[in-house]
This record gives sequence, structure tokens and C-alpha cells, in this order.
Amino acid sequence: MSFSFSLNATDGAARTGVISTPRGEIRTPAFMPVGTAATVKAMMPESVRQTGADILLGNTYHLMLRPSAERIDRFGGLHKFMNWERPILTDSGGFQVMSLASLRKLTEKGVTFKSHIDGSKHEITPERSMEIQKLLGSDIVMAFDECPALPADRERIAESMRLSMRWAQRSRDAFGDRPGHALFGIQQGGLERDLREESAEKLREIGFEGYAVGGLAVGEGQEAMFGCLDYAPGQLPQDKPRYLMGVGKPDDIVGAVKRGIDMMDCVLPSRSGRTGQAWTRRGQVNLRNARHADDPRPLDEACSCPACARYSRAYLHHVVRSQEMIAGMLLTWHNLHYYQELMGGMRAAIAAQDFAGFEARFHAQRAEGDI
Ligand code: PRF
Ligand code: ZN
Repeated sequence: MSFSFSLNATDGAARTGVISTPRGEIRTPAFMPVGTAATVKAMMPESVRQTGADILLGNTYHLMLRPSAERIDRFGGLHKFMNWERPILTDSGGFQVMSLASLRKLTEKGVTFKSHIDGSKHEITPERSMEIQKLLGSDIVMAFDECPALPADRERIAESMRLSMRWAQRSRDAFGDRPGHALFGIQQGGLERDLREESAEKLREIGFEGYAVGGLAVGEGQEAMFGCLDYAPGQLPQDKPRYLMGVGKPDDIVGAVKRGIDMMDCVLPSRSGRTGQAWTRRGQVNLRNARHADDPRPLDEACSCPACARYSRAYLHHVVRSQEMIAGMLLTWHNLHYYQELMGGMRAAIAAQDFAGFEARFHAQRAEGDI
């Protein structure tokens, strides 16, 4: 069986469909929990599945440094190593090098850097990134790219985008013929419409199984990001999945889907769950807050996750304040469950041609605020 994408319905620019892979189906719009170091922190893989996730994201950068791609390969690949048999998408490493590593040096060939873990020296090129993602056994491989932080001047953005497009061609050449596995290209170009178009044109010419909108959510703010998403997805092929990398808050996700995005990933639901932050229909709730100390009610009475079905706000408050491990476990579960419900709600609304109604209810509930 090979890799394919079929659209089931559209509503305005919003789309719903299914990506089929030999490891299972990915319902779109899809949210991918982040499993950077071969684990979605604080969650068993079967629990991640119970939240409704069809696919996880893993990271080339972290896994090449520890425990190394070669070691994971010897254990039969990342799926087996981490006990997640469904699809995995891996990011290609450049973005993480730029945000985490020290002594980075960028050349036409690739990037050299020192590990943030032990200071050891490493190199990633498009060819090495493809090799690592192959050793990991990734189902959806991301092209190797560079993502400048915003704001940046136009010349810097243009040069970086053109380097990423040369790397995209090298990624395509190095990826080879791998039935059932997909390579996604990554559009860059900052907030410059013509550079985004130039990037999209180059990627379409090379040809990929899917296309990511990269270079957003890097400091430009939601309004500017939505401004770019008003045209960027439309520059990419209609018949292939479109992935917005590293986004975002629930309202970012709803706005991105409205504008034609099919896949997203973000550390927010898992990371903020470990700091006592919950995301609900009614917005963000900080369980550290003293107002929860005597509250016998669940975090969200309409949520069926274990944190809401079996515990009170008073208990969640207590374990957050006491820094008990179960605090991170319960809140991560709740947040991932909420994110997946949000995606499911959007898929159903698009299929029913009611995305506008969904969006209105989404914003109305948040405007009410927490109980
Ligand atoms: N490129 C890659 N990974 C990414 C990004 C990118 O532009 C972003 C930007 N939001 C997040 N992760 N390869
Ligand atoms: Zn819940």
C-alpha cells in the first residue's frame, strides 16, 4: 500500500480528508502531538492514541544526538523503539539546530553545530537529514530547510528561501524511491507574498507528496501569520496535504484550518500541561491559581478525559502545586484530548458545510471565560 491523500469535503478554503499510509490513516485536519525524544512527555503511547491522535511528530535533531539514528535503526526503527505503530512524521533538524544548538555554522553544504546536550560537534546536510529520517523509519519525512526568525530584512529572507529551495531539491534527490513513505517540501519566504510564490513554484516543480508552510509562528504575531495564510496555502497544490509547522494555540489552529491547512503540530498542549496550564472550550485555565483549591468541580464537565472524568479542580490544583508527576500526566492527557476534540469538531463541521457555525461557537464559548 502506498501513500495517498483524498479530500472528502471542503467549506470555503477549509478542507477535510484522509491521508492513507501503510501504518494507518490520518484524518485531516490533523493535530500531531510532539514526541521529540521518542516520547510524548508524560504519556504512554496507548494513552496518546486514546486522545484521538492518528500521527506523532519526532525530531531528527534530538534523536541523532541521543540515542542516535543508528542505534534506533538497530532496534528496528523508531516505531518499534517507542512502541507507537501508527504514522510518524519527523522534522528535518535545521529548525531545531537554529533554536537549540550552539556554535552553528551555515554553509551551502548544510549546517554544523555543537550539541546542546554534551557540546559534541555534528553536521546535518540535506543528504544526512534524509539518511537519519530513513534510519528512524519515518513515514513522513520533511525536507531539510532553514527558517529565519522574524522580523528579518527581505534580502535575508530571500537568500535563505533560495538556499532552502536548493536544499529541497537535494532532499528530493537523496530521499530516493521509498514506496509508502512520503517526502514533504517546506515553503519559506517570510511574510513576502512574491517570495512565498517563488518558493511554492520551485517546490511544485520539484514535486512532493505534501507541502509545509514553514517560517511562520516565529515572532510575527497571529494577525501577520493569518495575513500570510490568506494566500500561502493557495499557492500550494490543492490535491496534496498542507502542513503548518509548529502551530499553535487553539485559536491559531482554527484560523489556520479556515485558511486551508490540513496538518499541524505544536508542543503547547503537552508542554503547558507540565506547567499546570489547561486548554478548554472556555479558554486557558491555570490550575496553580488559588481559586481552584476548594473547587470540587471537574476542569471541564463536558470533557471525557481521565483528568475531567475522575478528578476535581481541587485535586489537580494540589498535585500541580506539589509538583507531583501525575499533574503533568493528567493535564497533558486533558490538553491533548481537547486538541483532538477540536480537530474532530472541525472535521465534522467541514463535512457538514458548517465551518462558519463551528468558528462562531468556538469563539463564543471562549468569550464566556472559565467557570
Ligand atoms: N521548518 C522546519 N521546522 C519547523 C519550522 C520551519 O520553518 C517551523 C516554523 N514555525 C517550526 N518547525 N523544518
Ligand atoms: Zn479533560
